[in-house]
Amino acid sequence: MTLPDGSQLDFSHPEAVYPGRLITFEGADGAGKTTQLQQVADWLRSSRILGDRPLVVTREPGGTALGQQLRHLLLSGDWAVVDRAELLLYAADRAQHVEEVLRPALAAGSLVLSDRFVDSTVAYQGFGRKQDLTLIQTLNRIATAGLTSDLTLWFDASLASCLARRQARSGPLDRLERSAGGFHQRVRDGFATLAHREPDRIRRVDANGDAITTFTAAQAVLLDRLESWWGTTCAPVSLGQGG
Ligand code: Z5A
Repeated sequence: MTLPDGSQLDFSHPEAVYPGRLITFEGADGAGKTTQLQQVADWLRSSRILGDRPLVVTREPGGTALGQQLRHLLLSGDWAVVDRAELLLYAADRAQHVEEVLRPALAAGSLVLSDRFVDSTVAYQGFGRKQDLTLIQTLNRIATAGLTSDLTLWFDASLASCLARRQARSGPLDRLERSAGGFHQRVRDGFATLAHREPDRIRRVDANGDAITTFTAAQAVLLDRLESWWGTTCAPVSLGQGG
């Protein structure tokens, strides 16, 4: 970005190459990504596949103390939130999350699993709310200072499956979950577009089946990626009975 005096404002950290890795879990509400993230974390801990490498589990919005307040502002539905305010609140949550949690963890060599990251903003605020995608890209760059995920698992289930799972879950629907069906279709289209553009970073995982089938598919992608990063090998584990 060029300032009025001609100098450049650079929000990226080009020097930052971390020993850790960031894996993000993405998908429409009800696709089952949170369930999968918990299963992946349990598997990584119980298998000891990471050795002494720390495992950090976090989320957006709400991965920091400030973020928890922002999450409440965003999702409680206690007040109207206009689209631009929504976009800026997600960006504020992300800026805090990146500096307070993600960068320190990655610098310490951790494997970080984050329930949602920048791709959610493109899918929800860009495609879902139809806000300017170039503006979103700029805001994401400001909020992350150039940090990107090393791998994103996009859990993709049909709108009907997502709706059924949202309805089966106890508790009221949050503000975004109450949006009309067209919104959810556009969000799915957003994730599909991103995955098409960045096939190496974003891997689609079919999430229409039961949780064990979905986990097995995600695990295959993860084993392959862990091997390429750290040469780690570990036999897949079954999450069947007693798993
Ligand atoms: N948002 C945004 O708009 N922009 C942004 O930049 C960011 C976020 C970062 C909160 O996110 C909201 O913020 C979200 C996007 C928006 N919009 N909404 N609403 P969140 O991730 O905290 O909330 P969520 O998307 O609603 O996630 P969730 O509630 O955790 O849903 P999920 O992770 O996809 O599903 P789940 O909790 O794992 O499972 C849902 C239910 O289905 C539960 O009862 C499970 O037991 C069940 N389940 C899970 N897997 C299966 C399978 N395979 N079969 C059957 N049933 C299953």
